[in-house]
Amino acid sequence: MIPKVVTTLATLKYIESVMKYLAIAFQLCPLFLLGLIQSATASQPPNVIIFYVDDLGWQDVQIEDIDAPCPYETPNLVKLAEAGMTFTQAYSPAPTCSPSRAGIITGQHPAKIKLTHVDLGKIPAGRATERLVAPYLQSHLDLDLMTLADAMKQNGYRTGHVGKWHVGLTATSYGFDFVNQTRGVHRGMDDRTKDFATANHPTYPLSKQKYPPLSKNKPNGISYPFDEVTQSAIDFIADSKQEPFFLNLCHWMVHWPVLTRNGELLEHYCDKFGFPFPPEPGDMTREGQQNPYFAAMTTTVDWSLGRLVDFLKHTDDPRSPGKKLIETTYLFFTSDNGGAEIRGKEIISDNAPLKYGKKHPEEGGIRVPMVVAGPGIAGGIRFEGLVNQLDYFPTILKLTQSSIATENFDALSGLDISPVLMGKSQTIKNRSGKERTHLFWHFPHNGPLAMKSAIREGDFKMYKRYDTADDELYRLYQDGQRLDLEEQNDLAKNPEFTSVVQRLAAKLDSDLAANDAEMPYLNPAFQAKKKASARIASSSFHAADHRATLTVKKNGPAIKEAYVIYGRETPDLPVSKEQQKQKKRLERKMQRRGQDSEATQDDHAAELLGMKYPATIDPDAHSIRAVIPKEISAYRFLFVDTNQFLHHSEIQLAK
Ligand SMILES: [Ca+2]
Ligand SMILES: [Ca+2]
Repeated sequence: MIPKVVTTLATLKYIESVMKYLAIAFQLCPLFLLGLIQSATASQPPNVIIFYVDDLGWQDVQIEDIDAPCPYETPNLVKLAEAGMTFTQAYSPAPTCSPSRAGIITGQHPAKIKLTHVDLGKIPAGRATERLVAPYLQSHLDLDLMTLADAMKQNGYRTGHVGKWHVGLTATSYGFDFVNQTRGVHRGMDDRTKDFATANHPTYPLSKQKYPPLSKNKPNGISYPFDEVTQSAIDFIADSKQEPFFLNLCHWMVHWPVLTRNGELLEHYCDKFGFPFPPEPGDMTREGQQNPYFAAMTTTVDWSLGRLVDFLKHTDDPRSPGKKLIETTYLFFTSDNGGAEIRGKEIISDNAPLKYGKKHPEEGGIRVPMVVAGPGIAGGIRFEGLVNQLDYFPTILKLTQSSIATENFDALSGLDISPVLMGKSQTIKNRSGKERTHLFWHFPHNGPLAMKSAIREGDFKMYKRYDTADDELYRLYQDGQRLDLEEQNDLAKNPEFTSVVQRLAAKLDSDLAANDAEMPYLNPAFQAKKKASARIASSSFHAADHRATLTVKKNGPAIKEAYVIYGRETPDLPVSKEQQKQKKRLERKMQRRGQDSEATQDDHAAELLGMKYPATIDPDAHSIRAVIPKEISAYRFLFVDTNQFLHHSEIQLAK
């Protein structure tokens, strides 16, 4: 309902403004009329598309391809880079999906909005061998935050989201007029070695038109299976082009599962890498960038980009007569985190020369391909300064001449890079006109090795390791020339670099403090803990007034911070066989629809589940309480004791 109303209002507003122009113009003279219409069309706000790929590594495409040549063919991205600006040192806000997506869509640093990993709504399980435990992440992005969709909508844009969302609830709750979270062609297959799409496939019919790659066997190219993500994005543009539009297009590829429905494309890569076709069943275990399924996924995403760009090239922009949409649309191409290199025994790809991959704040986990093209951006230009997807929000506001309330604008973490895009500046500057010096990341998750914060400044990258409470320092470049991009030579203990470590540590600590970043906690389950942790004495629910209480033992540490988290009776609590069956049926249904399993409930309770609400700490600081809303069926407490241990109570029925 709401989207329709907005559409109509925006259209009316547009017609009204054109009528005003015409009325004034007719009172003047015909020549003036022409001039006014031209200036009116020249100032039409441009469209914006973010083309977001999942887990696409920096070296998984044929732009900025260093060392071993990328064997995955990405001709459409190469063309986009020729038409726009390539950012050679572009970073995602985080090394995993959800925080990067939350960062790009709110323009706020994942540390600041406390959404730093993918484990949304999951109680952090501390292992007996681990000293630290990750902070708890709420089940969805805070509904009160302004999103890029909200901002664009306020400025008269029609907003659309297609594909992966992954920050809780559905994109519908976050300012999008149009939402289709389909997985498209990227769905699980029974047998990836042979279940390929056919010309008459009911869901994935092969295209009649042929596309690259061209080969000796297929000189005219190959067909591609129907992809609902691509089609839905094109349909959204076709339906929205009467107004300015913002499209957030998020592919589920090239994330696990590693597979393709495109038999011809898989055959192409099997031939290229010297595998039999069809491939043998089982894991792909060859080192390097030699997985033909992954190669096919990467080329499929590139094909999707090509379809979108072709559509923009061939479609008139009704708001700017004489122009095609490609001339009036900004396109941001990037990935949500670095490449995934391995899963079980399967070798997916290789981020070399970068260290590690997704789920690590090292270069392999956060350095990503990035190209921006659109009106006023010169083609084939490379920009080597540090850039972050957090910059998209303020940049898009500027490119579209949109405005938002000062308090919302002040909350943004990134910087406007439009002067660089337009060739007006060689550096990215902050609002006081000072050049950007550094970027930082906060990842208090994924076990002792990965649990770090990081800072990149100039040639250096420094890490604050939480498990060992020390620092690492690498010199990626020396005077702009590649030196230790591989991050192999830790300089933190080298006296020559003491001042660098001190300077970067101070900057990083200052950024973490300014963003009120939540740190890892001590793990009460750690078997070698040196301090005492609180112990729960009792936990009860009083049905008469819906009051939940919890007490800890008096002879242990007190409680200094306490929350209540609402849950469902399932899956945390034992359920009947019939309920289990029902749950399985629902899951299957959701799979068929290709939706996020998170997108199961749209009721008000779903907005409350998994979020943290403050609980009241009693004056003795050894007991806490909270009133549980009537519509909530289960809950648990989460609390921090005075020795900095993070605890949670078992989930309990609110009955
Ligand atoms: Ca390479
Ligand atoms: Ca990802």
